[in-house]
Amino acid sequence: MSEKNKPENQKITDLKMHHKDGDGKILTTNQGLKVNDTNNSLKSGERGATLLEDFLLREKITSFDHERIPERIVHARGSGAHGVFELTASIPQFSKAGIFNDLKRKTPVFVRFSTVAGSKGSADLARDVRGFAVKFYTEEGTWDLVGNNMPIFFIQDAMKFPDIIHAVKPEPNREIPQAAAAHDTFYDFISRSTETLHNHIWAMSDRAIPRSFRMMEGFGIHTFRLINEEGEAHFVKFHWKPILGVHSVTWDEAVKINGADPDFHRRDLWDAIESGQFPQWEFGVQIVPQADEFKFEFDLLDPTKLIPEEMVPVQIIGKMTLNRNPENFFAETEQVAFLPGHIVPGIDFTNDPLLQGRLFSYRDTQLSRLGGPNFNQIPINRPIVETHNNQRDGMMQTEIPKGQTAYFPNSLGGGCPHLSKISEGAFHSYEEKIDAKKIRERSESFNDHFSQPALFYRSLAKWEQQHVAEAYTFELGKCEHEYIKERMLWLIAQIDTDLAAEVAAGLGLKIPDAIEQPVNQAIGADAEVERQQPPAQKNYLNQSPKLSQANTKFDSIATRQIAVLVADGFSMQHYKRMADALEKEGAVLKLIAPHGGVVICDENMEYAVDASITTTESVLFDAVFIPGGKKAIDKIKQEAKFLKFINEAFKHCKAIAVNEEGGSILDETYVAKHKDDKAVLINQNPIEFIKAIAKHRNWDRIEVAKNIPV
Ligand code: HDD
Repeated sequence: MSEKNKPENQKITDLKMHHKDGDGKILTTNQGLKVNDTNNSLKSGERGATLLEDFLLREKITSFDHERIPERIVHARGSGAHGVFELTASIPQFSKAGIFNDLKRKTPVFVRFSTVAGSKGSADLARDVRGFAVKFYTEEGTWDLVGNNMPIFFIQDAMKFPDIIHAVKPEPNREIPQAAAAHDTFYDFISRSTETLHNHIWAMSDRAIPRSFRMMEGFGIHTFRLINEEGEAHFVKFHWKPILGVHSVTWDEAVKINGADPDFHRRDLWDAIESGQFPQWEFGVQIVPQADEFKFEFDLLDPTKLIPEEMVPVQIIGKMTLNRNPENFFAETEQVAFLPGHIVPGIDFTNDPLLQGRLFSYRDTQLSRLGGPNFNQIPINRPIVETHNNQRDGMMQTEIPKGQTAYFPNSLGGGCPHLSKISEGAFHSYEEKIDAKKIRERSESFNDHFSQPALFYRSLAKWEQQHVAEAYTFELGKCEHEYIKERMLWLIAQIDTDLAAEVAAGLGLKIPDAIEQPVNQAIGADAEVERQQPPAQKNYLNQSPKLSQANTKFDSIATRQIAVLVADGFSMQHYKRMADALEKEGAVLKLIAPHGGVVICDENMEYAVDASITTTESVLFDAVFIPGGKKAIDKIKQEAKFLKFINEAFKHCKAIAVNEEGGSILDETYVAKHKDDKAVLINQNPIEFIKAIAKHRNWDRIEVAKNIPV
C-alpha cells in the first residue's frame, strides 16, 4: 500500500513524530557525525590489531550487542496492527465511557495477536490459545482489553499462573518441546487441576488452530463492570466477532504449515492489510444487571466459565477495523505493553481472582521486559492525551519535566498538576460494599469443573467432536507416563464417556474405573483433593449452538487464497472466467507452475508465476482450480508434487474445481473415486466454486479424507 493511501488516525500522527527515514540521507553516528567507512575497523597498519580508540566500531557493536530485550514470558510470538474502533450503538444506560457513547468518534487501536507457549521465533500454527490484545487510545486515556480467542481461562486464581505456565513451557531440564502442550509436565498439571479442563477442551478443538487471526473470535474473558453517569454498575463480558466468521485448519495442515510457512498467520495479517482487505470485527457486550449476580448456576467471578449466549445474548455495539501495518516490528509490536489495569471511567474491575492478580503482573513484567518504569513513554505505549504527574526520573526517562516541584500537595508549583473532579472525568473506583474475613480460600461456587466442558463438547458438530478426539489422542500419545494418560482418560470420561472411549482406543489403554492416586495427591493438599472431585454435572443448557464453528458465517470468500495449477498452454479462457468471478468476490488467485518466471497460455500471452510447485504447498491455500489446456495438463501430470498438492487439498476437505482437460488430472489422484463430492466441481459455473469455498470445507468428506494417505 502506498504511503499516501495508508489510513491515518490520531495515534498514527503521534507516532509519526518518531519516524526516522534514512532514504537519501548520509550515514552518521548517533552523535550526528558523518561516516565515510562502516566496513573497516581502525587498525595499526593494514594487517594490524584493532585499536581500542575505534569509537565507530565500539558504537556500532555495542548497539548490536544489546538489540534484544527479554521476550515475553508468555505470548512471546505475536503480530500487531493499527486500526480504528467505531461505536455503532451507544450504551449510556450501562456506561459513561466516552468510547461507548460518542458515535462520531474513531478511536485509534493497536492490536497484537499471539500464541501463548512458544518462543518469539516459534511457528504460528502451534496448537495453542491465541492472545487477542487491544489497546484503545481513547480521549479519556488508554484502555487495554487483553483477551484471548477462547472465552474462558485455564485457572481460577492468579496464584496458579506460574505453575500452569511452567507446566506447558518446554521442560526445564532439556528445553523440550517448543510451542507444544503435548508433553508430560503439562498433562501432569492439567490432570491434577481439574479447573483447567474447560479451557483445555477448547484447546483440543479447532479453535486452537485458526485459519487466520482474522477469522478468530476474541473475548475479554473476565466479568468486568460498566458504570454509568449515576454510578450504577452492570456486569459485562466483552466479545469480538470476526466479519469473516470463525474458521480453522485441520491438525494435519497445521503440522505441515509450520514447516511450509512458519509465519503463516503473520504473513496473512500483513498481506490482507497491505492489499486493502482490512480485517474487521464486531464488538459486543453481554450485560448482566448487578441484581442478577447470583442467578446463574456458575459464579460470574469464575474465569473458567462462560455465559452461554443463549442465556445472555451478545449485543453488538461497535466495529473494529485493522487498516495499517506497523512501520517497525520491534518499535511497535515488540515494545507495546498491554496492561489489564489500564481502564477508563465507565469501565471497572470485579473481584475475579485471576483478574486481580493480572492487575499486578502486567506492570511488573514490563519493568524487566522494557527496562524500567518509563515504558509508558515508548511511542507505541503513549496515550493520545497529555499526561502530567509527579512521577520522575528512572531508567530511560525521555521527558523533561519542568518546574521546582514534584510532589502533591504543593504551593510552590501553584498546586499543579491539580486534581480533577469526578464530574469532570476523573476515574473513581466503583464503591463495592465489602464485609468479609481475610482468608486464603477458593469459593465453593467455583467448584463445578465439568458442566461447561461437557456443554462445549455437546454443542459441537460431529466433525468438530472428531477433531477434539483426535487432538486428545495426539496430545496424550506424546506423553511418556502411562499413569498421566490414564488419569486424563478418567477425567475425559467425566466430560463424555464416548469421547474418552475413542481416545482410550487411540492410546491403546483402558479408561480406569477410578484413579489410583487421588486427582491431586500433593502432600498437604487435602482440601484441593476434596475440591477437585467431580461433583455431579449441572445441565442448565443442553447445547449452546453459538459455541460451534458449524454455526459461524459462511457468506464470503474475501481474502481466500486460491491455487491455480498451470503450465505452458493452459486455457486462458477458463482461467479468466474463473479469475474474474472469484476476484470480484475478493478472493486472491495465485498461479502455481512447474517453474518460476512466466507461463504462456494457449493464446500466447505471458502470465507471471506466483510460485513454482517446488516452493509452495497445498496447505497454504484454501482451494484449488485447474483450468484446461491439453499441453499444460500433460505437463502437470508429470510432476508428482502437483498430484500430492491435489491429494492434500482433497484430504483437507477443500473445494477443487477443474475445467475440461483439467478433469483428467483427477483420475491420477485419490479424487478419482469421489468425483460426486459436492466440493469437487467439474466444468461447473464459477458460482458453484464460490459457494463451495465460502463453506470453508466440505466436512461431509471427513471419513473419506481420513483414508487419503498423504
Ligand atoms: Fe496474560 C501477556 C492474555 C492471564 C501474566 N496475557 C498476555 C498477553 C495476552 C494475555 C493476550 C499478550 C499481550 C501482548 O500481546 O503483549 N492473560 C491473558 C488472558 C488471561 C491472562 C486472557 C486470563 C483471562 N496473564 C494471566 C495471568 C497472569 C498473566 C493470570 C499472571 C498472574 N500475561 C501475563 C504476563 C504477560 C502476559 C506475564 C507477558 C507479557 C506481558 O504480560 O506483557 O504479565
